[in-house]
Amino acid sequence: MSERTHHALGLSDAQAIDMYRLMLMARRVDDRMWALQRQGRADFVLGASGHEAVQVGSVFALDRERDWILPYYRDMGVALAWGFTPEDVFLGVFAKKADPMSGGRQLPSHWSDPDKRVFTQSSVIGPQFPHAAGIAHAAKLRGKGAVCVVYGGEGATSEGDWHEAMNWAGIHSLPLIFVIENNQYAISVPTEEEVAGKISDRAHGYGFPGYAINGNDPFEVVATMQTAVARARAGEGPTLIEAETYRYYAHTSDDNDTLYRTREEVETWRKKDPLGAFKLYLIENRLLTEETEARLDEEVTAELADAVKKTEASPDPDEPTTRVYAKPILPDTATTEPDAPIEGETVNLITAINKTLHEIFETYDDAILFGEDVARRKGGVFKATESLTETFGPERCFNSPIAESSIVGVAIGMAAAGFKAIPEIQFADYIHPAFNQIVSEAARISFRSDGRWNCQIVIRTPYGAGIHGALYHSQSIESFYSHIPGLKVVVPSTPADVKGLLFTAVEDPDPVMFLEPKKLYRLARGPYPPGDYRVPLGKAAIRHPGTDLTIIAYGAMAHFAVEAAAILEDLGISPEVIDLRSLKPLDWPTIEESVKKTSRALIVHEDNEFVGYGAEIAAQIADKTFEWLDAPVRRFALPDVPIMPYAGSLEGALYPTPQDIVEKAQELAKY
Ligand SMILES: Cc1ncc(C[n+]2csc(CCOP(=O)(O)OP(=O)(O)O)c2C)c(N)n1
Repeated sequence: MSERTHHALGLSDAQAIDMYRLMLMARRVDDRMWALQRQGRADFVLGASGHEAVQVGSVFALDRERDWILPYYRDMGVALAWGFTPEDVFLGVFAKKADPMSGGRQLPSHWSDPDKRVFTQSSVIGPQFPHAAGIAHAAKLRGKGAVCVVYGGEGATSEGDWHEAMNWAGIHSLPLIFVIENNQYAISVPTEEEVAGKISDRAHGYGFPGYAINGNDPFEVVATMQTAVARARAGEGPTLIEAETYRYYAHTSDDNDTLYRTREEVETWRKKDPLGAFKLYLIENRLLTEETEARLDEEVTAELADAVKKTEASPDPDEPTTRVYAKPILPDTATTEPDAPIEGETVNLITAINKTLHEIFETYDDAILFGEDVARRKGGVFKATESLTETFGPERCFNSPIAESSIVGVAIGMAAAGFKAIPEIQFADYIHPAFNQIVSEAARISFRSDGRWNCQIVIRTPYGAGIHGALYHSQSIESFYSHIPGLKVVVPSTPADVKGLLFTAVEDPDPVMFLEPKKLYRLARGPYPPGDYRVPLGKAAIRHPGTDLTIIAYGAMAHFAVEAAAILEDLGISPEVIDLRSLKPLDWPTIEESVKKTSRALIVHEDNEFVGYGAEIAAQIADKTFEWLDAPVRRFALPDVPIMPYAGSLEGALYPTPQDIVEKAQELAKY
């Protein structure tokens, strides 16, 4: 223990004793969990023992009524100090229906509670840091002095997400504190094999202070946290705290730590046990007597015994498929008629996007947009966001660093804090660094938190080829994301659908991928509906009614299919063109009704054919309308070429045209 006293830190005697009680509780919960696992009563547990001082101490510098925390899986002490009960913990250990973190859907110790401002955590290391930056960014905008604290191990500081979040926090001077619990090992890998230099020094590179402290001294932790909290509340920005400590148990109940560390090493660290040192301090300062210590121990033990008894007997979860979405969408009726004619000023697709974003910003004060080059001066590389910054201010439309994972991760955090986040990825080809944030984080938040959190973000991105953009400006990404439960995926092909779908997407409580067919940005023109206008998600549009065959397309190909339909009519063939608009959820009833009428189906997309989106539709048609078919279901899509080549002659040979669609449709009609 350092020379500090609890009084010097502003802590009362009662608070000092409570701090000890919580540290003791964390240790005893840990021991009990591990015992239960060894008895075969729990499947898997994680250990916090050894980390109690940094975990409990850090909370004593925070305001539990307004601050946010993102504890990682080892943070039993943080969780208990923040107000989670042993009963909450054991409901997770036994994976029970009443588990408040995830309803038994996640591993134990994956903390979450919207009412306590504890954002849902998963097993991954790294993605929580951009979430925390998003929450801190939201807190800064709200201006009420709330601070966000994000925890992680030293191993997590090698992740790109950590660096991206540090950068974001530095750029925006966020009220964010990074607490890194350096317990010397990332599973079996010692710190020197993970990190060159000191972790705390890295903060300086991002423009804010970093401290290396003794994480086993609760008062050093409180003192450093108090400095960081004061700085954050004063609007001065983030702080990194690297707290040196050690874990006593193996990494998890699945790990054998004798393979990578010696008994002597563990014993050396046990001599620096934070609990022992703190107890001594309390005894020396006459705050703890033998009787109070015994009473505390008895109370904690009884509370745990009671919690285990209650939770082990509570019901198991029984709903494995619910709460995938905050708002599930099932198409109620098929769209059998072409959409009603739309009135309005004629604009192109990109103008429609820009106008809709302005309307959304006017309608919702909490709508916020960021991405690369989106702000003033440029207004986006395609001008989609032009003049948003000038009209609504740099807080609501601002440039992000070129770091896609954090663009999405920050949006997730902002959504957690109540904003309607509309991040832009400059080209769909650059979205892959954010794949994990979209697929394993945003998409799973509702399900993994048993519906207690949702993720209201709309990721806008231009996709597709036909613009002479080659690799990194031509990719189609829709099948990756349509595959994922928890995401919604829409593709507008008309200015009216841009408005209707973008409004609906922004109002939807789930993460929506808004894929903009950039080939149509200036090519597709049509009326822009004034006033309130919404297009529901999960509803296709019949663009051209017909009786001889069904052409199913979306994006640029829907536009081309309509052009092809006019030519086919002149050739005596009557095609019905369905523009899906929504890839997930899919409007199956509209497809079914059409195919039952025409008995022939051609699916057109500009993504590769192999395991492309058309494969799913073809399978469903074959499965559900087999008796009505007069011809095989055909797909017209790209061959397996890794990139859209730059040369006009090569791209021209690959990229489907209306005339190509006419030829494929003729073949199918003749079959
Ligand atoms: C992105 C990612 N890669 C790998 C893993 C597997 N994994 C789980 S914990 C862990 C070590 C983490 O070490 P550290 O961040 O130091 O935290 P500690 O467990 O030591 O507290 C690893 C590699 C993971 N969870 N996430």
